[in-house]
Amino acid sequence: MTRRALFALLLIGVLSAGNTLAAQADHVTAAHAWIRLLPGDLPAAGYVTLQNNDATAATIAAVHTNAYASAMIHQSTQDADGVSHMTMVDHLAIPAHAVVSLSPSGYHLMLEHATHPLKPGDSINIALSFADGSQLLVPFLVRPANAVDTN
Ligand SMILES: [Cu+2]
Repeated sequence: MTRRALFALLLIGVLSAGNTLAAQADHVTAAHAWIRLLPGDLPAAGYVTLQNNDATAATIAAVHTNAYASAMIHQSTQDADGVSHMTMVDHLAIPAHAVVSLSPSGYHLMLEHATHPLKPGDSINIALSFADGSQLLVPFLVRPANAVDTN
């Protein structure tokens, strides 16, 4: 067998292994990713629209960014008195062939303690880690405190 034939066989092996081990992150696309920057050391909120193109649910188990010391998934809810609360969410599932929006009234990323100064117009990368260990790296546009959701 020639070296070239051997290489072709190896390549086919690698490609088919990739297919059978398709990761959750490979099936999820992100759009409209941005963060709202607040003054001082106030936490920033991250918003993004996530679409799962697979027949199986994808679950985000953790978020991480070098731009903030702490990154979490939060959910905003309102109680009967109209008082709003934020609770931490351990796992965020994106059902099969569904879209989940992180938006100012619902889920958001809570980003605390910037590791370096940020300004509107900057872009930061946030890694979404899925339950199977795969990762989706999403660039988020930094927008000012008064920015409105354009989704
Ligand atoms: Cu929050």
